[in-house]
Amino acid sequence: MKKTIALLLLAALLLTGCAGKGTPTGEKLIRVGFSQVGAESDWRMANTASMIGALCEENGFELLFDNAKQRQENQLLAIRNFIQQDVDYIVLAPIAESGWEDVLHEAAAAGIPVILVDRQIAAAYKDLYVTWVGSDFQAEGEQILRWLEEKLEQEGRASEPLRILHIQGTDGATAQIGRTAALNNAVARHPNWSVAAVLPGEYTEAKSYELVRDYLKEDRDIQLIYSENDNMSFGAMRALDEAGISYGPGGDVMILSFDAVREALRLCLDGKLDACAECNPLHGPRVAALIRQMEEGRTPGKLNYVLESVFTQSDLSPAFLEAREY
Ligand code: GZL
Repeated sequence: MKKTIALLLLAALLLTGCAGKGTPTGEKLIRVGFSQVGAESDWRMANTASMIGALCEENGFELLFDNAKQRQENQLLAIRNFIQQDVDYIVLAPIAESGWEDVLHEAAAAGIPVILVDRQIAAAYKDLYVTWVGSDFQAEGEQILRWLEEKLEQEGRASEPLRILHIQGTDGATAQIGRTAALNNAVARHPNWSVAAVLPGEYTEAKSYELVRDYLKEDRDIQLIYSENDNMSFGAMRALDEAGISYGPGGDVMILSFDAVREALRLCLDGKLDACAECNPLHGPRVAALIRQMEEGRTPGKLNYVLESVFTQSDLSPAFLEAREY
């Protein structure tokens, strides 16, 4: 994993022009405090590499980076520290949608604009940040579930019972809320679909492995795993291997996964995952551009969605994987 991070960081630095060149024309650096959720997944590592790569000195930024280790209290501490240090901008990747009102009021009182990246915060706080960039998580779920519905229809399996093991991301995270809503709406559309269990995998491989391993000891009658990120899919696959249950196209259990990091796409190409919903983590250049807009006195749009796809085996090739940035 450490090697992956280093390679990701190097790639981000090279791709964003931040590889050892001097500061342009000696301009004053824009000081940015970035509170990151943690390092819980390959997606998060790629997101961090992209942010660090874009918000670097060569691009005119001084970045104060904090890894909250998946604890909201650490994010609150980091934001208060950024306020103390009187940064020019605060960038927040909020671990969950609630709990931000007090600290964002403090940032507003200090006159420091807040930019959100990735997940969102509750709509009630919409006046406490300037702009957000990230994914439409419910649309990701709707896209991959539409693919599943078409697949089952084509295979004449549309009316067969479908018991679903739902491995959920961090409770209250926008990604969890959206992806879960898409599944629940799909289950409501199909009387022959049911959610056998919801496992709180917290977006980590280790937690997902433990939960799925223990669940399969009680119930093996599962036809689909709906996993809200790739790392939880990896953990589930380990548990399925140990239980002697096959998965992927033609296997006992279908797996739908979110993020579409390179390792997941490789497994999809190898026929181990049925579909991967893309969740693009490369927000660094997007956040840098939003800050530049604000530096020029322009107010960006409130919500900036990135466009994303669903990948299946027929979309993939070794060259396609090689060309992916993450
Ligand atoms: C989604 C992001 C989620 C990813 C996980 O944008 O918030 O958090 O899907 C990550 O991999 O941990």
